[in-house]
Amino acid sequence: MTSLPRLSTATLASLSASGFPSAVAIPPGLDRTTAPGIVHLGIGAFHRAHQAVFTQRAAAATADDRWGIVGVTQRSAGVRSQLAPQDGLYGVLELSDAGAGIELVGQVRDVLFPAEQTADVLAAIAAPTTHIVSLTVTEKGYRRSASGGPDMTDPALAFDLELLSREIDGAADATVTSHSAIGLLLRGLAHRWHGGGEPLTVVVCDNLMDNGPQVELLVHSIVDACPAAGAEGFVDWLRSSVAFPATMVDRIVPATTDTHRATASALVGATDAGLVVAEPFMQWVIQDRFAGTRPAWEHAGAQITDDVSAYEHTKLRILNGTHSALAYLGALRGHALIADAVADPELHAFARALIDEDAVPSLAPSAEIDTAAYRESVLERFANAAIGHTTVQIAMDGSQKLPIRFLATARDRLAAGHVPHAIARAVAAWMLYVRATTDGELEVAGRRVELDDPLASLLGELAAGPLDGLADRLIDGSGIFPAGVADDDRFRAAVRSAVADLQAVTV
Ligand code: CS2
Repeated sequence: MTSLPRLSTATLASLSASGFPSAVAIPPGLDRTTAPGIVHLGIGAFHRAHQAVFTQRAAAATADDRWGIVGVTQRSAGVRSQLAPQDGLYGVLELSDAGAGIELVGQVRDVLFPAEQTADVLAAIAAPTTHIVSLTVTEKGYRRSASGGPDMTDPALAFDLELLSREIDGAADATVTSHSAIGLLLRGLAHRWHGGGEPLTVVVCDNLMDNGPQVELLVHSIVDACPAAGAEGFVDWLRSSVAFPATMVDRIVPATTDTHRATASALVGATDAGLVVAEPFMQWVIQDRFAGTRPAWEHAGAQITDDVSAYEHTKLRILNGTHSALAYLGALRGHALIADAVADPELHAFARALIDEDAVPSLAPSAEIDTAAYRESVLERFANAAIGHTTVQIAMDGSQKLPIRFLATARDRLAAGHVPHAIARAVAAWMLYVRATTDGELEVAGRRVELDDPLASLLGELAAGPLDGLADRLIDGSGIFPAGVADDDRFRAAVRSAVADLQAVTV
């Protein structure tokens, strides 16, 4: 088989000449040399399959080429190595039982790796042509404590506080990189303030409840803890010129595999190191609260509305809560894919019970959302075996996800006088998952699973020891169970009972 060319603007032209499916080509008419209007922190697969797609579709619909994206990686230069040789081009491989399709995205103009390019990142955030800074840095990127405020015991945040002080006081040293995403964002904002302070909107696209406003509070709390002489002026500018709208983002984006890459190469006729994979469904609801101009995302199907909360609560508690529950229960049963877990009759019934008995009753009634229809849509999406979304991928970072996906629901149900037994069982499954992966006893699809969590060391210590004390050790020692849950004996008893029951079932 002749070796395929690598995707790039040069090869794209030749592919088009050789009958490349025009429906998936880069939208015509967009000048990719225009200064980019967006800086995105955390240019992982989800951003490339979600916000970047919305942005390209909106730009094409309005012939507005101001919305190129400067992507900023986090821990590695991997995405820069994938996209730079491809002129930022990559494909989104859309998979479902109906088949496979490719959407080529050319919205990314540059990818920066802060460990080597902090000065460029700060300059990009400060550029007057930049109007949006968006983030997908995962729940752990914000370095929050269980109460939601900044975790000032976090060494990365302590380090970044000193860097921020220098930035605010105009003694910046851009050769030193920040140790956290929130720290880098704040330095970029301070750099913009010093550079003229044009209005800017920070669009948080992570699965946090009330994400934008919560990150705004976090930003102010961190600056308040900052010893900079100029902090007061910086805070005044933040309040007057920077908006943090709430958003709800939704698209299932599994990790890309070699099988995915082979499918995409056959469709495109070129290799694509930056390929991402997604389901057909995508949704973006954004609070109408912008400090300056923005892409016309509504032209790509995004919803711009005054109140996002009903959409956020519904998505985080029904979709993400059930996703995590199926991930832990499914992995404990050896199911490799979410599609396998939701096809398991007992787990399918459990998923419905969690939604109907705990998640939906915890939600405020909303005229905008039909929760029964939403439930069916979510379960149908989970059944999409074609995308190959693994239980282990979703199981990662449980300490960061549980407070949002399980424990907020539990707190509300307990306060209303009800014991959330399904949530308690999902929490118990997480506890047994922590224990089994820490002991090296869990195999899924023939591979030993390790615990992938920022608190893995602490959780592993708490999970060791007698099984009958597991629930109490994790509730008391992990720091993730909030008041109204940790101190509720009804919930504690329900989790203890579920641990014992699940242990008997999965042994
Ligand atoms: C998943 C989410 O990995 C996970 O934790 O639950 O990434 C989920 O696929 C997205 O939130 C769907 O919009």
